[in-house]
Amino acid sequence: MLYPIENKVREVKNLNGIWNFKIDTDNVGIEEKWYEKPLTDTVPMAVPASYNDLFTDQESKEHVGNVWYEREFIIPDSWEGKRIVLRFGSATHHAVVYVDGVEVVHHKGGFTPFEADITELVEKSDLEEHRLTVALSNVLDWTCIPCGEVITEDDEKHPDGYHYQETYFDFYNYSGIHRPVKLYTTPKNYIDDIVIRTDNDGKVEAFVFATDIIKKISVIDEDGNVVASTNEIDKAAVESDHKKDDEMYVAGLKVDNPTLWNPGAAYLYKLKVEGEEDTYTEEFGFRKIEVTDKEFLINGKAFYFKGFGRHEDSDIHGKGLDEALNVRDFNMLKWIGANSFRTSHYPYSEEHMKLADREGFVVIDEVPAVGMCFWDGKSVFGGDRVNKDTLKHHLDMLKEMYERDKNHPSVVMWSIANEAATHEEGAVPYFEEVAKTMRSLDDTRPITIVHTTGPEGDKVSQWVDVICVNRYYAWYTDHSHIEVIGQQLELEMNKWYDKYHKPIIMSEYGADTIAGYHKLPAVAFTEEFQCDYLDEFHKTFDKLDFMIGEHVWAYCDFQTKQGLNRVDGNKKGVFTRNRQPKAAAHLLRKRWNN
Ligand code: GCB
Repeated sequence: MLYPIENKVREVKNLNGIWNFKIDTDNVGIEEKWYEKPLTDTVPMAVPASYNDLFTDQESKEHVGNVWYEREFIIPDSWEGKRIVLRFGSATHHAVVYVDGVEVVHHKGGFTPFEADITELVEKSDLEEHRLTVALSNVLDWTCIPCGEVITEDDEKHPDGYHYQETYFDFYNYSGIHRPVKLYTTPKNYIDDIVIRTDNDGKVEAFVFATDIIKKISVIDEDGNVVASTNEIDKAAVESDHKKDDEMYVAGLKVDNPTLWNPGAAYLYKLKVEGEEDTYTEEFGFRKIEVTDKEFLINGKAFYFKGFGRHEDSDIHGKGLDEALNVRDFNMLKWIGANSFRTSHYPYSEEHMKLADREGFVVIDEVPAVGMCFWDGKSVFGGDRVNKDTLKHHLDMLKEMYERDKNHPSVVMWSIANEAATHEEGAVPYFEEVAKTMRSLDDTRPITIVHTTGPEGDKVSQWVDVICVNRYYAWYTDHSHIEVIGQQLELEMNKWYDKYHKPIIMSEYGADTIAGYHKLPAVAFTEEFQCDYLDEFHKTFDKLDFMIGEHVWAYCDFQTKQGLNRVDGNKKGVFTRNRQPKAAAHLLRKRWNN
C-alpha cells in the first residue's frame, strides 16, 4: 500500500488533532447504532495518540471493549472530479469506520494502515460537512495477533466480579488511533501500488498496479538528476485478487554505477511513475542481501547487527506517533553506535520506517505474532488456543506488513513471530504455512523467527534463514549469577548452530535496571549490574563466528501491564523511558564504536 503523498495531481489533508471521544462503557454502541447521529457526552481526544494515559481515572484507562472517535471534515470544491480516499496509518486493534453514518471500511489488526475510497459517498452527498465516526475495539482474543483473552473473575472469592483484558506479551495494551488519519486525492484513474525490485548492480524492476495507463518510469538521484528512464512498459495479468481492478505494468531500468544504500551510509533514489493522469514517486535504494551459513551480507560485506529490540512507547503518548521522539531516537541510536533494530513486536509507523531508510538503519521487520507461548502444560498450537482464525489473521498481517514495507531498503529481513511455542507438534504445520506465505510474498529478503524455545525442542527453524534467540541467563534463571552466562550461552549457541548450520542473532538479552540505582559490589537492578551482565554476553559473542549480531533488550524502559516483576513497567532499557542514558549506554557506545 502506497503512502499518501502530495504532488501536482495528488493532495493530502491531515485529519489529526482533537476529536470527540466516548467510552462505550457497556459496549452497546454498535447495536444502538451510535454512528447514525453525532455522539453525545463526548470528551476531547488527541489523534494520533493512545487514549489510555490521557485519562486520570483507572476505569477509562483500562476499559475493555469499544471506544468511539468522531470529527467533522470538509471536502474542498477544488476536489471535484477526483478520487478521494480516507486513510488510517493504524488504529489499535479493530476499527469500524463510518462516514455520515455509513460504514466505509473495517479493519482488524492494530499496526498496519487501511483505507476507504469515499469518492462516491461524498459525490452523492449534499452535506457541506461530513461526519467521520470510528468504533474502535481493543479486545484481543485467539482469533487475532497479538493473542489475548478477556477474563472474568466472578467466583465466590470475587463476589462483585471484575473483568480484564489478559495479554500474553510484555507491553501495555495501548489502544487508540495511533497513527495519522488523512484524506488524499488521486485522479480518477490512478496508480494503486508499486513494487520495486533492485540489487546492487543498478538494475531496477518496477511493477506498477494501476487503473491509469502508465506511460513513463524514471529513476531520479538525490541531486534531482534523471539517471534512467523508459517508455517501454509491458502490461501483464494481475494474479492477486484484491488488485483485480488494476492492470499490472512491468518495466526494467538500469542505473550506471549506482550509489548503494549501505548501513550508516544511506543513498535513496526515487522511482517516478507517470501515467496518463496520475503520478507517484517512491523512494528506494540499491542494496543486495545474502545469507550464508555463518554470515549476513549486505552488498557483499559481512554485516554484524548492533542495536536493540525496541517498542513504540513513551510517556503520555503511549504508542501514538510522535515525530519528535522518533528523531531523538535515531539520534541516540547513532550516538551509541547502533546500526540496526527489530520492530519488536509489531510493524512500526510508516514515518519511522522512512527515517530508518534515510538514516541508514538496518531493520528486522516483525509481524505482531507475540504471546504464543505458555509454560502451563496446556498446548498453544494443538488445543483451544491458536486456531484456524489465528492462522488466517497471522497470514493477513504478514501480507499487510509486506505490502506496506516492501520498498524500504532498510528492511533486510522479516520476522514471522516472537517467542512462539515452536517445540509443539502443532507449531510445525502452522509455521510451515507462515514461512511459506512470507516467502511467496517476498523472495528477495531472508526470514527469521525469534525463539524462546531451546535448540533441542525447536521444530520449525528449518524454514528460516537466520535464527534469532532471546535469552535471559542469570536473570529469569540463575538470577544474579552472571558467572553462568558465558558457559550457558556458548553451550546453547553451539547446539543451535550444530542443529541448523545457520547464522544466529542474539535478539534479546538484558536485565532490569533502575536508573540512578548504584551499588558496589553490584546487585541486580543497579546500573553496575546491567553493565556487568551485558559484558558477560559480549565476551562469548566475540568467540562464536556464527553469531551475526547482538540486539540488547531493550532500547528504552517501557510500559507494561502491572505485575509482580514489573515496577511501573519493564526497566531493561539501556535508556530511560525519557530517552536518557543509563551507565550501560556508555558501555555499549564504547563497544559498538570500536
Ligand atoms: C522477552 C520478550 C519481551 C519481554 C522480555 C522481558 O523474551 O520477547 O517482549 O519484554 O522478554 O523483559 O521479559
